[in-house]
Amino acid sequence: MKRMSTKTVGRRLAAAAVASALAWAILVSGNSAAAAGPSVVTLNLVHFSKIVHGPAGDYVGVSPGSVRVHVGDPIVFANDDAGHHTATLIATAAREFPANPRFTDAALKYSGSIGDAQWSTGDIAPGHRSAALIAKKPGTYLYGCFFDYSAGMRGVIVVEP
Ligand SMILES: [Cu+2]
Repeated sequence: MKRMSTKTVGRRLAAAAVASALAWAILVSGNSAAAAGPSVVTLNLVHFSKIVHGPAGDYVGVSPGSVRVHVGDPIVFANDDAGHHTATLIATAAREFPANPRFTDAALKYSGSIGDAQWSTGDIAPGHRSAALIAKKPGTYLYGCFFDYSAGMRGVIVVEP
């Protein structure tokens, strides 16, 4: 194998970082174009098993992994997987997925709006969709699945004014 100079490696890493940032930007902006109807986030650990590297950390099982909406917009989570899932706020101001989100059983009940101190889709059975969660307050919200957080089932919702 040909050895690369430190400079070449640095340049390649920089190029990879730019490509990754671009891909993320496209992912995020691509969703905001769909203005009609609720934003739908699909949960499926089999279909979306490939690890995605996002700004908040690695994740799987969620598509799109980041949605950008505006205050007042509804978001629905669709479970087309064989197992149960939730989308539950990670109660932290951190910009990265924590090792332990400290979810409680409250995650299993639908509650709150996006912007509240706590919100969750509740337990979404296979083949079902959550009730809509309404984006209430601008901010960046990290969430995860009560059942599969350790497997990497996580995502981000960005609410704009
Ligand atoms: Cu899950």
